[in-house]
Formats: sequence, C-alpha cells, structure tokens
Amino acid sequence: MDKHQKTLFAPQIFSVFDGLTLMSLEKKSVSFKLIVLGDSGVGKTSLANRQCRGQFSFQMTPTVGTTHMKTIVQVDNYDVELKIWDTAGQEQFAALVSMYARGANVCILVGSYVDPESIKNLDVWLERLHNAGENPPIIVAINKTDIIEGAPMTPDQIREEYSERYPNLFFVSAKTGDGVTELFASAAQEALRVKKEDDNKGTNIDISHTPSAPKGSNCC
Ligand SMILES: Nc1nc2c(ncn2[C@@H]2O[C@H](COP(=O)(O)OP(=O)(O)O)[C@@H](O)[C@H]2O)c(=O)[nH]1
Ligand SMILES: [Mg+2]
Repeated sequence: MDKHQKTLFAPQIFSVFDGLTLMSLEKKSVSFKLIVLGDSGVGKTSLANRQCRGQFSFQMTPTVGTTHMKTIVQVDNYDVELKIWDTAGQEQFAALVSMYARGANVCILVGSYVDPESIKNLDVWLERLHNAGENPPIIVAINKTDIIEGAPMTPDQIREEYSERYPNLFFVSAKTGDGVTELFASAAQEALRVKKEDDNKGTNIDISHTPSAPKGSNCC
C-alpha cells in the first residue's frame, strides 16, 4: 500500500467505527404506566412524593381520585419514564381498580411495616388487580420502616412469609428516603424486562428511540 492509499483508507475505517460506537451508545426513551395499590394510609402518596419531589410531609391530605406524577429512572441505556398513578386506597375505590389499572406496565403494592393488616391485604389488592384482568409485574414495598416501636414483625419474618410470593420485596421509608430509589429502579427494570419480552414475541409495542433526555433530575 502506498502513501496515497493509506490516506484514503483511514477515514473510511474511522467513519464506520464511529457509526457503530454511536449506535451502541445511543440512549433510548420509554414510558410506562406505574400504579400504586394498597390500603389507605400506608404511604402510597408519600412514596411517590419522595421519589418525584424529594419531599415528605406528615400532613398528607388523602388522595381524592387519582393524581399523576412522573419520574425518570436510568436502566442500562434507557431513560425510563414512570408515570405514577396514585390513588386513594379506600375500600369504596376498589371497584374502580379495573379502570385505574388498565394497561399498567408495573404495579407497586404497598403495605405498612407497623400495620400487619395492610401487609395481609397485599394479597387482596393483587387479587383485585388480577380480577380486573391486569397482570403487570409486581413490586412490594413495606413502608414506614423508620418506625421501630410497635412493629409486630421483623423484616426477616416478613421476608420469610412473603418473599416466595413476592420476590421483589423492598423495605422502605418515604420519611427518610431509605430504599425508595431502589424501589422505583426495580419497578422500571421490571417494566422494561416485560416490554422487551413482549417485543421479542413480536407484540406491537411502541418504544420510541430518541436522543438522551436531559440528565440531573429524576423528577416530574
Ligand atoms: N413515619 C412515617 N410516616 C409515613 C411514611 N410514609 C407515609 N407516612 C405518613 O403516613 C400517613 C399516610 O401517608 P399517605 O402517603 O397519605 O398514605 P396513602 O393513603 O397510602 O397515600 C401520612 O401522615 C404520612 O406522613 C413513612 O415512611 N414513615
Ligand atoms: Mg394517597
């Protein structure tokens, strides 16, 4: 190869290499519907507030109807947007679960560490979800773990009883923020996993390939 050929060749190699590098580094964006279910007062709204706004308050006004918050979680080379559908957990709302849960990509079931009844009721909420014909991946959050006094079961006891049924089990506190990032990261990961499985099955699902969203905020 003479000198002239070398100079012609090199830029071609680099342009192919650059193209491949850019393709593999390209960020993808995807958006999911996340629903939060559980008894009233367990901290569903507080967990969404902690994740989306970095805030916590003891003076929560009970959620009426549904509210929406958004958070963006990075999973691999995806910006995963979670649209959080937060709703009241009152019994009278249970009849509306089917409307609320329609098309949910992932569900966080919330129980309170200091309210064993609310943990037992995780099964009830799951049944309502299934009765509504929805079968999204489930993540369980046992919230209020900052309250040590009055907790009837230890985390180990809860794990022993529930982790077989609910392998994605997180102990969290909306008050201190403990475990909350991991909780929503797991929700994003599960939703993405299921979506990729569906894509591989050839289901027609819209994942938009867009450039990276601005970094720095995981907030609404
Ligand atoms: N100590 C403590 N209190 C919490 C926590 N999360 C929520 N709360 C309180 O529990 C009450 C009910 O919370 P809320 O988010 O409205 O529950 P929701 O009805 O499930 O949406 C409020 O007074 C919250 O401040 C937590 O992690 N620790
Ligand atoms: Mg609420």
